[in-house]
Amino acid sequence: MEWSKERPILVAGAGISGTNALRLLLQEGYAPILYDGNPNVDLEKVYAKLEGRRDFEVVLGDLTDDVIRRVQFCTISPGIWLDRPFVRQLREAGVPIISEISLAYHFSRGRVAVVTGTNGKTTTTTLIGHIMEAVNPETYTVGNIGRPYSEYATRTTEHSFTAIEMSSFQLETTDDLVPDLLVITNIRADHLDRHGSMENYVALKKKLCLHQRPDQFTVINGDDPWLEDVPSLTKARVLRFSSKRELAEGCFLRNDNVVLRMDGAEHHICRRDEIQLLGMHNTENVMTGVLASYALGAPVDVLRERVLSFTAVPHRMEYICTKNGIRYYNDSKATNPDSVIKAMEVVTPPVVLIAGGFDRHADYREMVESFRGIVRSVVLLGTTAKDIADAVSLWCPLPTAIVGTMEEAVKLATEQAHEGDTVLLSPACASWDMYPNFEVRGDEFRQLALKL
Ligand code: UMA
Repeated sequence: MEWSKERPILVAGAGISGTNALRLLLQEGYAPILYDGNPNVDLEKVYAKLEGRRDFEVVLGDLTDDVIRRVQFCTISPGIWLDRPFVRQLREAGVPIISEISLAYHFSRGRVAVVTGTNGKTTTTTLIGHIMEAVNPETYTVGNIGRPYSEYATRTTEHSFTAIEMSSFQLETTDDLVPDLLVITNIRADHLDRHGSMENYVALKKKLCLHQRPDQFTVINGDDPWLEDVPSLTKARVLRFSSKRELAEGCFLRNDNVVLRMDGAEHHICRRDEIQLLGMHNTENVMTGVLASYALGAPVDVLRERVLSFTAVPHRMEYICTKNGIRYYNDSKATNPDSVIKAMEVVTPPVVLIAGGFDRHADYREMVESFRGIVRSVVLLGTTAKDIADAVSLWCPLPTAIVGTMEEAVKLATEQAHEGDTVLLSPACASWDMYPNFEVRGDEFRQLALKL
């Protein structure tokens, strides 16, 4: 692909990915054109993020043929679906389309680990960053986690280590990145509205292992049937973790102890109850982070010390406060039903659950069945409110109420909760019907709970 400073590069999307991609290109002397389909984008906000720079073209609304003819390639934000008419037009004109991750990767140096999978990506990426920081001060933790890679790419050096959380959206247009280590945490149905089928989704999650070399690593969940074929797909050394069985090599649980068995030696990392994160899924995240960091060169004493000092990430079963004997937890990052099932496994009942949001046509039956004996009542908001209420009445009859705003949801949930209950925001849905992202949703919930 051509990387010319003479021909413009299209930056599609004016969110945090696009704005940071734009800044990176400007810094490096390229000529970006910013494009956003929303004609009402707040450009002042974009300029403010660029230290006031305005020396680039902006196109809002529809993309013109003239722009399509002029650009050498397009770097696309993950939220933009590839079936958009402008994307089709670009492809028909032969304009390459690369992710913001690929753009950043082009400008970055040092070793790179990519963490993907359906659930546990953020916790695992954050833990790998937390462990590796103790080994290498030049450690960066970026990507879908909410910190665009483009913001950090040019700070990296040949000594850096970068842990990148990657979503399936980002993987769609990332073809050139060969990570030194790839983690696939687990596979569950998610984002199928965009990817069309489970097969497409699974293929995206595995694609980065295809070009890995024998001196590189792929860390997989040894209990996940979707990942069984990974060793036949990659030349990298495949390492497994398991919460269900002992492994000849890898990281596993023995009598509630996290054990690392690698290179002919066995190391006790910690007891499960020493981990400051709740739930078996978090123990799995810890095993993943331990195994990945060991493969990346972290000594065993560092692994142990960093695991014990690692605490929850925001919006992921985040404890907010206790008011009048009612505990408030923010799990806004639970954007699919499976994440809510995980929350049910660790939350202290009885629970008044706040759920609902953007509609991705998920199946709520299994989630709703996991409410039995745990949930007292459900307060619903967003596009999926009625669907979830219907699922509750079918599969686990409980009181439900539909409200219009988070403020009403927190107020009603508080009224319904008794002393000793937990009010939990764990939406099972993305936030995009009401918020720009799940962080803003979680922040609003946190503020409302603290204000009570
Ligand atoms: N836009 C268009 N045309 C479209 C759709 C969007 O022009 O058809 C424009 C919007 O008007 C808006 C911009 O694109 O101005 C938004 O871009 P974006 O949706 O890609 O959002 P960013 O702010 O760049 O944030 C993205 C990720 N968002 C999505 O994948 C939807 C963030 O993940 C990520 O943290 C960030 O890049 C940094 O890498 C969020 C997420 O929800 C947290 N991810 C999903 C998940 O975790 O399940 C995948």
